[in-house]
Amino acid sequence: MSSRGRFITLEGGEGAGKSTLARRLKDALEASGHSVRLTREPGGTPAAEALRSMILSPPDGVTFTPLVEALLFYAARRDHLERLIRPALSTGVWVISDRFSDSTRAYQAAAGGALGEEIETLERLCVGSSGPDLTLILDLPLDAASGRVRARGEGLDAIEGRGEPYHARVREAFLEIARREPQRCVVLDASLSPEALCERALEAIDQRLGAS
Ligand code: T5A
Repeated sequence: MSSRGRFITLEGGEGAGKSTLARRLKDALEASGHSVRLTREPGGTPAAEALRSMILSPPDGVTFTPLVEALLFYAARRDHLERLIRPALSTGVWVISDRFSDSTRAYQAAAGGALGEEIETLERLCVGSSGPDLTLILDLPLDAASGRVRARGEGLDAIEGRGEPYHARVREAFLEIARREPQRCVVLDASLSPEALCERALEAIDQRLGAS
């Protein structure tokens, strides 16, 4: 039987470069002989992608309180874990997820105002011991991040449009998570070029998980 794969999550604010890094890491890890599954949150499975549309592009006039939003993210996360992440890890596949639970801690709790205690109850119920082996937090000043999002030329979704104070709290919350859990989290300077950022990420993977 193959050994369990490794679960890596990428976190950070909007436009920090998570998706770009995820694709580069997949290529590099596959070149080192690993099987890699790239996925994202909210999303990754049909049910979770349906919830993604509901959360990020709600019907006109529909809004969610921070706790309800967190419940929807955790519903999507549970489906993602049951149907994609756990099965992949159990067959030796490495899973890289563009966002996971730290995003709910940063967006819905720290920035949105849902109680941290409520979020940790949901975390125990829906994720339990299936959390990531390693979390790479991409840190980028807000002006650089919003420049990248604007340059993409797409409209803003329900969460991207929440204004600078909200996104400043999100950034600080990710850094606080990294300070609280240094054994799981590594903060990376997301203002580096895509190549240099990927190199730093691979160094962290090698140091923390071995065999990048
Ligand atoms: N959310 C999510 C919650 O509120 N709670 C939760 O629990 C979860 C799971 C997800 C939204 O949901 C929220 C957070 C989000 O608001 P999303 O569309 O997946 O929505 O949003 P993001 O994850 O923020 O995705 P983005 O595409 O906006 O940002 P990325 O993936 O960080 O950035 P990327 O790689 O797409 O790059 C953005 C631009 O920058 C360039 C790229 O070419 C691209 O144009 N770029 C770089 N430029 C210079 N240097 C680099 N190193 C670069 N890397 C990328």
